[in-house]
Amino acid sequence: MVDAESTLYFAQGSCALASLAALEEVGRPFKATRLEMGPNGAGGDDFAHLSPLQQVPVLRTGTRVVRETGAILALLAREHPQARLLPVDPEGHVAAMQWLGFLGGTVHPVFRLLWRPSRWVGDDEAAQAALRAHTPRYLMRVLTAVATQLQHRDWVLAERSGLDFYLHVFTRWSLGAKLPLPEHLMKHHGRVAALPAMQRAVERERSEPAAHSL
Ligand SMILES: N[C@@H](CCC(=O)N[C@@H](CS)C(=O)NCC(=O)O)C(=O)O
Repeated sequence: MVDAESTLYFAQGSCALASLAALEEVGRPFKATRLEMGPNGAGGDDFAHLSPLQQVPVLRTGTRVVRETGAILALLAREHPQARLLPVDPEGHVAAMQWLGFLGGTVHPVFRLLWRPSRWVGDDEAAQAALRAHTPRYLMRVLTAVATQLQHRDWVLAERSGLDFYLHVFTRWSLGAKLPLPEHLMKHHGRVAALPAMQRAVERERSEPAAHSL
């Protein structure tokens, strides 16, 4: 059974955009609570009760608290099968798990080196500068590897899925960091940006006022 009430905790410009778009795609009514991002993560101490490392996205329903983009996509895909957010056939399922692991475990962490170098090398400004200077090279290698897999397809999987929303986060960040996106990734970025659910998510991300606490 689908919980009547859902709240997505998000921060502007974060990876929570993928979950916002997925919620829009499945057509489930939800409240979007915008948290401010600070040096210790999103929101304040009270948000740490929901997300120990103060990471967004978090989806709270009447019966659960779900962290991790992959888990949120999986929950929405199961509760709203008509939206075809993730494949259900065995081959498609394995491919989706592979991409979820790759995007969350390999692609996302590289951006952390760019955005939050002090977390890895402390206050040493020269070390931070070195991290900022060297990370884009590896990031380009990662992006090129993704683009190669998109050479002969419009979407990450055989058809549009939640993984396209997830990949969009990283193409968006790459453009924000002024990295030259490989052609097939640039095309993918434009394709996802044109999806009505992504457009509604971007608008929601932009227009939702920040929460006073959490
Ligand atoms: N694997 C997690 C990553 C969550 C994550 O790192 N979220 C970032 C925003 S994109 C965050 O909240 N960072 C706060 C921090 O690391 O302090 C997911 O995909 O949900």
